[in-house]
Amino acid sequence: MESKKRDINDMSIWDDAKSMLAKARADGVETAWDRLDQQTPHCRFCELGTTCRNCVMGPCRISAKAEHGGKLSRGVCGADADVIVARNFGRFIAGGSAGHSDHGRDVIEALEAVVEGRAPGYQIRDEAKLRRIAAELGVATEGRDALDVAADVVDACYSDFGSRRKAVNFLSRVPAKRRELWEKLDITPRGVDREIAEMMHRTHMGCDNDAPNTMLHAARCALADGWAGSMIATELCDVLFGTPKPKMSTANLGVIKKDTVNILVHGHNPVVSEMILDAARDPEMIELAKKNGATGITVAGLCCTGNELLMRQGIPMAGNHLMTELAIVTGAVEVVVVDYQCIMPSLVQVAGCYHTRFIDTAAKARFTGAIHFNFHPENAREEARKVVRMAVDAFVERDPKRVEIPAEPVSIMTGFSNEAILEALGGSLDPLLDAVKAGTVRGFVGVVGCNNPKIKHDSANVGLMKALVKKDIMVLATGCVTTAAGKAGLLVPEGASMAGPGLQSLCGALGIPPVLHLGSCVDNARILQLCALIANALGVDISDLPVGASSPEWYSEKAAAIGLYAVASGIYTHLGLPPNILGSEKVTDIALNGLEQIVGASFVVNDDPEKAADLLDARIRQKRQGLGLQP
Ligand code: BF8
Ligand code: SF4
Repeated sequence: MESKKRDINDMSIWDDAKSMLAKARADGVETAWDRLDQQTPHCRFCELGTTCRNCVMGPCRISAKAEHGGKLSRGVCGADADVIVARNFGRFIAGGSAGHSDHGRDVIEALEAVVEGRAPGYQIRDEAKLRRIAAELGVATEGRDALDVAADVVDACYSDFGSRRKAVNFLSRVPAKRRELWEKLDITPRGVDREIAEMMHRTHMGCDNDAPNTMLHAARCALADGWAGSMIATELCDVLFGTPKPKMSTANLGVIKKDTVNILVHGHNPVVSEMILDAARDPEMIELAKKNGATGITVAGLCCTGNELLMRQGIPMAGNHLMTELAIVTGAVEVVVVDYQCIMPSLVQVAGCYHTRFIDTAAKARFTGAIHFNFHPENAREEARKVVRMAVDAFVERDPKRVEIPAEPVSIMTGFSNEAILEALGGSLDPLLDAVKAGTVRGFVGVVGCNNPKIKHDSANVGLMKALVKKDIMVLATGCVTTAAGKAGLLVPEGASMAGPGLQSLCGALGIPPVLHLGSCVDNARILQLCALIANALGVDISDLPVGASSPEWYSEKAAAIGLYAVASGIYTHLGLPPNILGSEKVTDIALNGLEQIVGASFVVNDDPEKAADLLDARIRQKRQGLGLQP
């Protein structure tokens, strides 16, 4: 069997990953790549999106191909490939929208607990932002106490989840032309839970049996995610934990230290991990760590929880999605503490191969074999201390012979909230708009999302970002892509040496990197807001801007929801691999072409990062010309 294993050099572009892949093999640890090989070839019907399990007259599968005698063209109920593919895609989008948005709801609940005095350890760290948001939501602020204002903000945000509104609150941020278009198409997002529930309803057998109609509702559902669920998560986290400001940190597996107690925080919602960090910084805990022979306690990040704490607190970043198993393989991790989303269940088994404790913290995301701490705002401070204590105690069980830290950390710059970007520009967007008009910066692309073992780890993420900055296109990065950018040297001002002359000069003048780290995946809401601000400043629609989006190595339902809300907001969006829709020509054509006519932007799929950069560049050229600018 060993001979069938892939060449490690084809699995990742990073030395730290390759060293740990070799160690994983030596230690007998199975990784996502191994399991992908076991799963390949995948079921063709599922890949094409032409299986349906929505009722027990089925399951059904569709194939008009000769090998099935041309007989499998409709399911038992009569649904054809178009209907089935659109329904599956709609549910996929609903899943992603639910993930981001339920995370947003949990942040509202945390703020509510603060308002009600039930959340020791939490506080309102950015009152000015709270008051700004309140004003946008129509909440009175004049002469009112911050907690009173927060109480009304909590109510307004909760109301975005229900079904009593005609539109979600932050629709006020959307350019007028875009709002009119959504109204005309009847896809204005009304309420997060409403759109998700309606997607599930429509895809029940015997409901929405018209693929284009289902696709339109998928867009509405995704818009509720982008302009409400995710946006609320981002904005209220800034209120609770502080709005990010530029700061320096470090990244790669080298941030895991040989001589410290190491705690990795993983998942998405910083409500838990902020408390873990707080407890780990407690002098009493550090003293205990020293008693056990460590020099201190390191809290390092994985995935989006890592990004949240990196953006606000500057914690080092151990790795992105495909590094999560490999981080444990260092043998130097005492505790992995997770909240929810994108946490491979395999981490429990990998942790079990070492002395690592795997701790889950959310009632809605339990892992068989994990140690469970039932975190909620009321007890988080106390529970966090127990978790850190457990890590300190585990340190004595670490086997130094099994420890290998494969790299020296690299420097990164982070913390580019929109507020921070405006501040770097001297308080107004004008210098940036002038740079765009002059062609110093030709446009912006949000490069976002994941890793997927089907693609050589981070090759497309890094390849695309490098190709874009070379063309004087500034990259705004979120999610797992950011760690790739950091490891590639693109998140420091010196990284501008990889950019074209225009972007290089702007970065030099402002002291910023060519790729700006805007946060976690819910923080794509920051990119939406920035696009809206620019469009409003120019008096145009978002679809008129020289901007694009890309998720070169995406894998998740959430990434698909992000892609769809970007497109429905007017942003041309590249994907490195297609969603499971190719079994319907109609649905595929809508995604790649039809949406352009409907919402002014579409998807494009290409697995070659250089070609993707050319496609995004061509789009930016076209949009610059549309605005009367030099291409
Ligand atoms: O929400 S980038 S692998 S961790 S889905 Fe997941 Fe993708 Fe990472 Fe964050 Ni986003
Ligand atoms: Fe088959 Fe129709 Fe039931 Fe789907 S809903 S499983 S296509 S009968």
